[in-house]
Amino acid sequence: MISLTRHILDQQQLKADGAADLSAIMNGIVSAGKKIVRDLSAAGLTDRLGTTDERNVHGEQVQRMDARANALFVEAFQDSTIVQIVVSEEMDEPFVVAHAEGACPEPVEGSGKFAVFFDPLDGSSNIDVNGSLGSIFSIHRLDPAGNFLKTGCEQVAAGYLLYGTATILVYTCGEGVHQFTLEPESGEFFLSASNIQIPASGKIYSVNEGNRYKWSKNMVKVVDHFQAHDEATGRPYSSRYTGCLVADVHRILLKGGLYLYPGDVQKPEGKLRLMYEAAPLSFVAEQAGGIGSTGVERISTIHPKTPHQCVPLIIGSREDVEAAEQLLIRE
Ligand code: AFP
Repeated sequence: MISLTRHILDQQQLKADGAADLSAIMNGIVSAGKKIVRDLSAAGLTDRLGTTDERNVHGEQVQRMDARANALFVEAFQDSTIVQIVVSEEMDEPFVVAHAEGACPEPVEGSGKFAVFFDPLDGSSNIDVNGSLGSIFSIHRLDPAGNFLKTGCEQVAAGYLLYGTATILVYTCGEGVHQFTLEPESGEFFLSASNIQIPASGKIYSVNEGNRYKWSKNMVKVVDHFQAHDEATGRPYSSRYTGCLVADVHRILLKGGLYLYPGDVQKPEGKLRLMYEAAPLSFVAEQAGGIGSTGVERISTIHPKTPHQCVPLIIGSREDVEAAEQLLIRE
């Protein structure tokens, strides 16, 4: 049984680059994740279901468990000496850790510190119906100028927790994708799958088809393509969509296929957020041999302009994402 801590300390790539630092950050993530599991399982018995009166920076109604999960992630890093910036879907402004060496609000000075980006509770519409939920994280090293808005290629590590029938953690630090399962008795995460590879193509497509009336003509053609009957290429694909990005992408990671959240005519940039949804999941997908794309551009090379910016996302098996890209650029 290989624990998460042991695994991180063994990653060759990190030896020169602060395996101990990454291990400390992952401990914070794991500690928040375990408290989220505990609170989710008792949410129906406590006062944690339903919405707050708040709306987040994306204009979405904040659920009580969204606010709670966010508070748990901030709590995990508020006394950190190595994490200087915490960015979350649920906070309009980045949280600057006061204790971090060299911390100051803006511009951020100092190097050797980290920024962590979170979607603290992904798939919030599943909270009240006992569906799958997740948390997504992305870890960046601040550069000497203190810049924390960097491309996905520069992530030190990224991954997610999935709160499903089991609680799992999937992460990459650039040396493959590894999955850990929470062992309930000990409260420890142990390795349950290493070097996960996405099949080159799959049999599943995952998209919110209720948005079809808003899609571009070519996007409609993409979904029509995967629904069309063609025995040679194993189509039609099956449709699967939980409304929790982590759960849907995890299924694609293991089984192959593609997940799509495109832009639409009114909102070309789509709904999903670059820094704490698309970029970390694309890092995982690429490390597993898959692709994360906007449809015309690799997610990992996008230069972010703001912490909360949105991007279209097509992610999954290499051949399936490439087929979608080809259809999207057709005249
Ligand atoms: P949050 O719960 O973090 O707001 O995320 C929800 C989400 O971004 C992602 O988990 C889903 O894939 C997607 O939204 C579902 O959105 P639709 O309800 O528009 O399909």
